[in-house]
Amino acid sequence: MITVYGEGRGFRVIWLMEEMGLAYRMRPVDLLDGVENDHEFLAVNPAGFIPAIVDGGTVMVKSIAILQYLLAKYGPSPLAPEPDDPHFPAYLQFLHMGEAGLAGPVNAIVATDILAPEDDKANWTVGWARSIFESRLGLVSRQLAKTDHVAGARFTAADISVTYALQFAQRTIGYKLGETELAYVARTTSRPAYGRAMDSCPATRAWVASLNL
Ligand SMILES: N[C@@H](CCC(=O)N[C@@H](CS)C(=O)NCC(=O)O)C(=O)O
Repeated sequence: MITVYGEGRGFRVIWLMEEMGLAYRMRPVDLLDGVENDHEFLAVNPAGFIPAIVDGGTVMVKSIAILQYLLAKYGPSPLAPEPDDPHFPAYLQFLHMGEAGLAGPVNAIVATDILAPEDDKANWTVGWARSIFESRLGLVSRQLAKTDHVAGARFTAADISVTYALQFAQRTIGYKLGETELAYVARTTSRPAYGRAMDSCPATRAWVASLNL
């Protein structure tokens, strides 16, 4: 049984496990409440960020690395094209872009918005992070103009990575996606595994409901 610590980007991990039919347990971590007193979680990830997983004697952090680990360890899976598949390069590229080029830069905007002093909220870095997000989003849009999913016709783990990032931008900075991206998110989130993942993530469900998107 794999234990997932924390929702947030842990949602990507839960969604993948639902797609793959893996057994797991969701262990909530309340970042807003502070994790200083959550000794069980800090023993797993002393750096105090989520998500983390414990799989037997294996402990891992970083959502995209965790997706790759689960696919490699419990695959093969159609969610991860093999290296000889022509879609493999696009798969790897968008799997990582979902975090490194999309959700990561949005983190900088959200953190500044919530935590920075009032006179520093509109700083240069916020504009830079937004331009990074938008340039990478442009690559996603170009790809979706050609295929239904980011690595071709088939849904893959790269779509879990990118879908999460697009929703993260919508939910945290109110980013307005274009028609193509909205249709894509509607397509990927209509999967039964996405619905089951939402059922396993009550904090995410409550947060989304409160946003009235
Ligand atoms: N690149 C990391 C980002 C992790 C991350 O930003 N997690 C957020 C919540 S979703 C968090 O724990 N923020 C608090 C912190 O980083 O200390 C990943 O993909 O797992």
